[in-house]
Amino acid sequence: MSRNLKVAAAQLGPIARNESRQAVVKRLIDLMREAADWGVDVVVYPELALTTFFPRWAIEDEDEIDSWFEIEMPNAATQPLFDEAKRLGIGFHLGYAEIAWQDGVKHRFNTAIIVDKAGEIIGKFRKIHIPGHHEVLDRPGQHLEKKYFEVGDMGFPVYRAFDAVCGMAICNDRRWPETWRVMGLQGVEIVFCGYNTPVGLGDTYDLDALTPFHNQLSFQAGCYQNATWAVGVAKAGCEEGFNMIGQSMIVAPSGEVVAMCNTIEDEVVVHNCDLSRSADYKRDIFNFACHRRPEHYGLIVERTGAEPPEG
Ligand code: ING
Repeated sequence: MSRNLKVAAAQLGPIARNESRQAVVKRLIDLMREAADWGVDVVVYPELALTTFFPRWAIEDEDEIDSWFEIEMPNAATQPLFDEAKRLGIGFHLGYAEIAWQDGVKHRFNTAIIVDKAGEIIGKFRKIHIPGHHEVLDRPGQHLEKKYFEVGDMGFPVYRAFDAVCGMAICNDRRWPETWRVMGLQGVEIVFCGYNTPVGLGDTYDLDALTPFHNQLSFQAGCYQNATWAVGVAKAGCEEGFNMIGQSMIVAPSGEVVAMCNTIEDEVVVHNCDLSRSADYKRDIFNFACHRRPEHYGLIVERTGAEPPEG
């Protein structure tokens, strides 16, 4: 019996450094209303969907750094989005920079939430694979996420929402098989993953020219090998002089890309995901209980990454 979840990937074009939260939230609401015309159940927004990708700059002033973060969610700027979603009866996924106080200590995370159709936050995830550098490199573009975000402290949880087992990943997380497998072992049926993926930062040619391919490869492999749907959503375009890929996409448990944006601007693509296709793959080729044999995989040595593997 098919169980459907109609999803929208709500891609964002560039967000200017001086663009207010209110102006961005209006764009998010416009995208949600467009998705509502298609009768969707859930709208998926990008990573850091409320601001420009500020980790491209080295910012030293603590107050200025904090100005890119949300201290509470929802807050005055985002409440209109929560209200509109509730009015439309639509759930959503939102990525943003989070300040969390734990035992009197301030922590900064790259965070995403799932909000149900009643406007309630029913799940949170904090990015675990933080790419880039702590310090400025001698190159035209920077990627200083390690300077601004701590490693997420929530693992890769899955949540029951929209009558589905939902998980989240954020950007670089999608490149690591552990991300997908940890959720796969929990029976995930659909993964929401926002990203801000720059090109032309002065990395090697390989990285730049193959970045769109590696983006698709990460989603298609993760979905197929864990029998799950995924909605990958970009902040795209030339943002403050730096190019970021689009390619927001919806990927089936078969690994097929069933929908993809073809602009680098605000754009909505929609697909009616038959969740029973996830069950089909979990019952057959990726029946972990029947075919997966971790006890036979041999000694797994967790490398610190400090030394290259022998040979
Ligand atoms: N961005 C990038 C990503 O993982 C990156 C970092 C870019 C890695 C290009 C490799 C190549 O998509 C974020 N925000 O993680």
